[in-house]
Amino acid sequence: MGKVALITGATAGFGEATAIRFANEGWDLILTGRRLDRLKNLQQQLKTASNRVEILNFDVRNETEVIAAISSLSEDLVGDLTVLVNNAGLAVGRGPMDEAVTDDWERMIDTNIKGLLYVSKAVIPLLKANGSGHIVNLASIAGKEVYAGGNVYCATKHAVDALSRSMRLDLVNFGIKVSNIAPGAAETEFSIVRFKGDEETANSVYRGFEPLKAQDIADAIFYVCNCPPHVTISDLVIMPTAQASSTVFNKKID
Ligand code: NDP
Ligand code: 8X3
Repeated sequence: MGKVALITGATAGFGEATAIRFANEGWDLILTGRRLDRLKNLQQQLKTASNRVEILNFDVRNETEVIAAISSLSEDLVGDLTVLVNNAGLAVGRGPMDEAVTDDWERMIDTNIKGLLYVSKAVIPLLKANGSGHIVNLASIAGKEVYAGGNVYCATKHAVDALSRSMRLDLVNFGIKVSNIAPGAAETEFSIVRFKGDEETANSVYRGFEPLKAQDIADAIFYVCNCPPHVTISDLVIMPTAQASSTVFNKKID
């Protein structure tokens, strides 16, 4: 069996770094996201004479688009599909519940929970047919703890944590591994998206300490996906050294 990984949200951050890491190790890739120009650029960058890189341009919130995209994959690629990285996700806004924009909640719930479910529902039958596989879900330290102003984002990541545990029960008899990855603060486009393009506020999140980089998470995902067949990393919390909990940081600010 070949090695094919499907990575959602490959146009930025963890997903892009994971695509690069897997491609460098000779894996074939199926990369997804909404920004087609970025997907095409990444495809050009990563495809070589010996590895395949397919791109699928869809919004994980739209189940019809998800099903159509996954159904469009060629049989030979699907036959070698081993890894699904459910990475696409976002936070939108941060503040008290009663002051929130309701549409921000819809975007987080629809992307982080329902999107992950739609993609998983479409891909799991393919892994079952292949007789083994591995699903990696990007949760967060926000799925282990809550913090002020994090309410709905934290709730969606607690849901991802619960879905990882549920999937493990559903899939254990099919030889499919499930890994939950829970990073702390990592500097990607995450805070730019969360603060709706306000770069000053986004940058302030990472001021005074060294946050995780996307490549740190990509390295961890690659490790988790390359353990021996009898070994599963079920749950991995990855923090910056300067972060002790979702709210406690060792910040050096002059
Ligand atoms: P980025 O904003 O850098 O990347 C997010 C990716 O998700 C993009 O590729 C984006 O692609 C994709 N995405 C978002 N919404 C959708 C959608 N509706 N349909 C399809 N794709 C979508 O963030 P990160 O790399 O930091 O985050 C990746 C995951 O890790 C998220 O689930 C996040 O919650 C989680 N996480 C992040 C942490 C951090 O501190 N950065 C810490 C812990 C967890 P496009 O816009 O092109 O669709
Ligand atoms: C992203 C990390 O702490 O900003 O999941 O929620 S945090």
